[in-house]
Amino acid sequence: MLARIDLRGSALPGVRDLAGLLPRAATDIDSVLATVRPLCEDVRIRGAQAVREITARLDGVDAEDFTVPPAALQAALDGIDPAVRAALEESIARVRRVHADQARTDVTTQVVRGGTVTERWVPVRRVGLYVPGGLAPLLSSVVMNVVPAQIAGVESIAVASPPQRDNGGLPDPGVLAACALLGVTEVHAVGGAQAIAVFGYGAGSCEPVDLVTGPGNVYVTAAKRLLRGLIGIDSEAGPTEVAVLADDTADPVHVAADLISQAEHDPLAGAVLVTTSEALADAVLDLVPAQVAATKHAQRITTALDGSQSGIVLVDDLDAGLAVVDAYAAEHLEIQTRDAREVALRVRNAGAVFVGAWSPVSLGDYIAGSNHVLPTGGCARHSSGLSVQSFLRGIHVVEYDEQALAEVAGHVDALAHAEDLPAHAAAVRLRQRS
Ligand code: HSO
Ligand code: ZN
Repeated sequence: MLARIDLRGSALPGVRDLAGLLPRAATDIDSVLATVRPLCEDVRIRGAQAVREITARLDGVDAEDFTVPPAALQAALDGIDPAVRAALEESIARVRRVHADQARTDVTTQVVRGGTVTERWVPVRRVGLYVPGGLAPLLSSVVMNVVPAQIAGVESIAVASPPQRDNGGLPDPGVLAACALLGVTEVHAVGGAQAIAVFGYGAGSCEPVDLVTGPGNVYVTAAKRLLRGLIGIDSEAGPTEVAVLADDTADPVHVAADLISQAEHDPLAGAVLVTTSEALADAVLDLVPAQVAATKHAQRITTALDGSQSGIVLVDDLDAGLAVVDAYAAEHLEIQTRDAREVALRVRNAGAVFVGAWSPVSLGDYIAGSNHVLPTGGCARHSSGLSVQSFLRGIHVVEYDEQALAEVAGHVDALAHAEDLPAHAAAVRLRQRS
């Protein structure tokens, strides 16, 4: 349970070696591409009939039409537990507040007199949002995908989620209710790689989309990799992970609970404690077994915590701890130290940072207002979580008048000839009055 990695007592290795020492799941997308490619091809060529057969084979659901009727969305909303509805409404309101502040406005730069460049922020026309079923139906993920797309101004939103045999072949009722609450009217009961193929190529009543977002299992991710280019994708999501940077002020009960909470997602989930305190490490190790035993999904949590993707890293001081968490670049990073807010400001790499004792990852998963679709697998070194920006493109609109063009004609000429592209130069030269 939670292997120990002791980095105390000597200088830390450089970033590359350090990253190699840290626990992390290795997900091999390439190895499932061979399974996923023919499946996507089948959907491309045979459309809805292929989807029907694949869904019958893989999900055990045979339905003539995979599109969820509007009445089923309303029925799910009518049937939802009022406490869940109230929680969803509060979550939607908070996520809207945070994401409304991400809205972009067009900016015009007057480069010279008579010459402007405007950056126009234009929403993607149609997006497909994937909501996994799998081990847990993530109704909260509906909120995290739909809200930023709506705020960006996306005009056409489709959701796909796996059919559930125990819900008459429809997606999870909570997922449907969340869609209804958000005003999403197009939902498809399709899961896995075939859902991404439906989004990419179009099938049945689902028109092709321009962009697909949302996490999924390794098959979903492989399909996203395969269709990338034809469609845009947000990221290739891997198993979820949490890192906790803690000192001797952290409460071991909280730390253990937070590691366990993310491990609950997946036997491959990663939970990593980075600490300056051996006493904290010992206390967490002592507490974990009982906390795990007391929770419903003890089996998969144990697998995740025992796995080589999880562990406790001991460091000499906070600077070393920060170097370790930066090298790891966690999807979620908790800071449970003295002066946590200042420490958090020194973090370079993380999908999202949770500061202090009262901001556990579970808060962000559901209702802080932040987005929970975040970069995994170290991608936080170069990528951000889902946001309004994910659904926008910045288009440069260039407008120079005759005089402004004339002023730089010589420079265009020089650069074009330096690149041996004289026709580029001519396109400007022939506009000049002699
Ligand atoms: N922790 C997950 C999101 C989630 N948790 C949804 C519960 N429901 C990935 O950020
Ligand atoms: Zn979670």
